[in-house]
Amino acid sequence: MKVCSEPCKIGRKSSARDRCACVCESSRIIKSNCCPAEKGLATLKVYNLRAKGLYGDVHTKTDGTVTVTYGTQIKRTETIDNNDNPRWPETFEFGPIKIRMANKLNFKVYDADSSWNSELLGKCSFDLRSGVVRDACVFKYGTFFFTYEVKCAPSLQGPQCNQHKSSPMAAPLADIFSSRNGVLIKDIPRLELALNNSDKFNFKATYGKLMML
Ligand SMILES: [Ca+2]
Ligand SMILES: [Ca+2]
Repeated sequence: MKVCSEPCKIGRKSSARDRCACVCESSRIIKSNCCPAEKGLATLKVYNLRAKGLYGDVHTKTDGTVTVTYGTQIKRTETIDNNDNPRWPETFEFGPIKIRMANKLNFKVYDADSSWNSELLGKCSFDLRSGVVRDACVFKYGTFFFTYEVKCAPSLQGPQCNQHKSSPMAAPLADIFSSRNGVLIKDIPRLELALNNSDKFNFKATYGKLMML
């Protein structure tokens, strides 16, 4: 069986003709050439929502519910009845989003009442940054905790996912090639050696072409 030199940085190995060829499917955040459609693209997941010491009702405990908003998307948890220290089980997937400074991640915690209207217990908002972020907001009564994860689209990086990531050559290639497109004449013997070991690195297709030049 052929051993591929390295895993795909973007996409997956599923080419029917060559098991080591990386292919990617276009989506809202990836174009068919595997480049991200635009800067700032990421996915957002919000989870581990909980609160301590809420005070919503006078005679019974709080009936807590949370809304989570980013951009035009709004998500709402179930109501946890009669509990001043609720843990909401939901994980909210916001899917592809575009990080903009104008957009903030907003949380609003309500006490549900028997009628349809709910009383706002507290709210807070945050600028998103990439990675897993755990934070909290302190309300007049109680504290609200949350976790979110922002993953930059492939080949984007930085806190706002607005920097392009370089894709360095694989180490065994970088050792031989002076540039992405060239090979030094003095390194031809090493190249031949690499070719002979091509089972290990699957160099043959790339090098074969060069050797014919
Ligand atoms: Ca209650
Ligand atoms: Ca209530």
